[in-house]
Amino acid sequence: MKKTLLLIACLLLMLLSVSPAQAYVPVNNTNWYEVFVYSFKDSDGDGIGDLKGLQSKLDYIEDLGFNGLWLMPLMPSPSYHKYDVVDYYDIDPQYGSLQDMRELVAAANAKNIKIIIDLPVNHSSSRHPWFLEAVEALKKGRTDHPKVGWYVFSQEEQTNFSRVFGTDWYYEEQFQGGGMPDLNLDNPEVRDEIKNILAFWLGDVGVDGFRLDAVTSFYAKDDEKNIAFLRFLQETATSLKTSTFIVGEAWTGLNQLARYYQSGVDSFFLFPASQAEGFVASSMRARRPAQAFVTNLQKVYEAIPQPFLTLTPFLSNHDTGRTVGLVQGRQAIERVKFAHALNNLIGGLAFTYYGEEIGMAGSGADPNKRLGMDWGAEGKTNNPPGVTQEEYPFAPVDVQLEDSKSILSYIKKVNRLRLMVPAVALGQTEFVDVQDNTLIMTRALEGETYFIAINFSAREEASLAVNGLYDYVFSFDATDGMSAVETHRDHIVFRLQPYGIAVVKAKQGGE
Ligand SMILES: [Ca+2]
Ligand SMILES: [Ca+2]
Repeated sequence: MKKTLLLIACLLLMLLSVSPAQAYVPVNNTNWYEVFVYSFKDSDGDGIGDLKGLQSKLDYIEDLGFNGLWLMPLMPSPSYHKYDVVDYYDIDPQYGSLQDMRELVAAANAKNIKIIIDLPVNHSSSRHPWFLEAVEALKKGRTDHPKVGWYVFSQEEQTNFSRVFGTDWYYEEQFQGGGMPDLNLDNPEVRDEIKNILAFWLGDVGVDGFRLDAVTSFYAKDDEKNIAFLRFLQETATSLKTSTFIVGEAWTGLNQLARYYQSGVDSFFLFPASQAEGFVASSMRARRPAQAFVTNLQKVYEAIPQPFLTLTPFLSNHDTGRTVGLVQGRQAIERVKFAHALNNLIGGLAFTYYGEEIGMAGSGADPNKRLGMDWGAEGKTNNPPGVTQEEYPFAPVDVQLEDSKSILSYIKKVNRLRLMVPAVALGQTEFVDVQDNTLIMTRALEGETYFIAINFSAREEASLAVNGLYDYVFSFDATDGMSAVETHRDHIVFRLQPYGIAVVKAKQGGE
């Protein structure tokens, strides 16, 4: 007996009418937004993004349904990207001041938006006073000078070592050519200094945690030592602030990622899901896309056990090509939206790189992947130096904000669904029905179970039935079609448009 036919129009209204602030949000349920401050929003007219500019966009970020910010390096640095630090206790003047940072943290806290900052401690800048002091000492033959022990010097030429200018010494530099000497992380003085740095940012400034740069390079080709050092970082940070959240950049496969989790660090970016060859994009290209996606999810869940507080999936970041380049082909806008939905349905704390919400493009040279944000009538923030290709395939922010069919509006719906229904983000997964092009899975959290039905097909409408009773329904389509959910006495029928997704709450005890 057919009781109801719920169409997407009313469901979208439901989703849009509930603001994230009203929704139940468990402490750990975070939709993270990665911001390259340089390219995000300028406040003082020099065209370069800064902290005050970012603060002026907190309403925008909150409206999009993000409640966590990862800020790329903020500390003083000679480079535009600032991964080579010359002072670990300050803000680069290009971005503002420590006072600006404290105001940003307070404003974000007031909105329940967490802030984590990039912490590059594998290396400093070659212009850091520590390194300059060490080099001066070496030039005078004072190899026993304390700062010499802060880096890794050798008189033998070795792989990933660079010449110390004006001497017959070499220094370890895992990231060659960037003036980024590796710190000697075995030195207790260096570890004490790192503890002070953690205390400064967590305590004095008040950030919520860190994104750890280049964790597989702490000790080159030595996972055990890397894991031990990560454990030191996690334990030190947690002893300073129990709620600290740390996510590490280990650009590697699933097995090695699983080993790194033994360090106790909260999370590591799920690189196997990201980029063109990652399983979100590759599943979409597969002959049996739903099967391919599920096979990959099962591998992830086996390697990194549920629940998902620890998974941090992402599609693209400042080092990778942007999503529009991953999912080319016909129906480009629908495929971009669908890829974002899949990333958010992997489970865990999903990250989205700034500019993805307007479908910015970028590949090749690093600066191309870090273009200035196009706000529309307010103007476009400057590009970083070295851009060789600039492309904005879709409309700017102000236009997409007003367009209910835009990528931005779609990402907002996905984010809000995750905040309103934490089980979608963090629940335990079971696969109920997996076909070539469709799947139904459940996510269960704290006694609530949700059915998630997904149509991977670009062309076919899908009709899927599942036993159970419904409480309420969310549904959205990358194609902005009219996916529907029919509810019967003892079963539910999903009628999904191409790239359609529906989420249904199962009635308690109704299965
Ligand atoms: Ca500025
Ligand atoms: Ca290193």
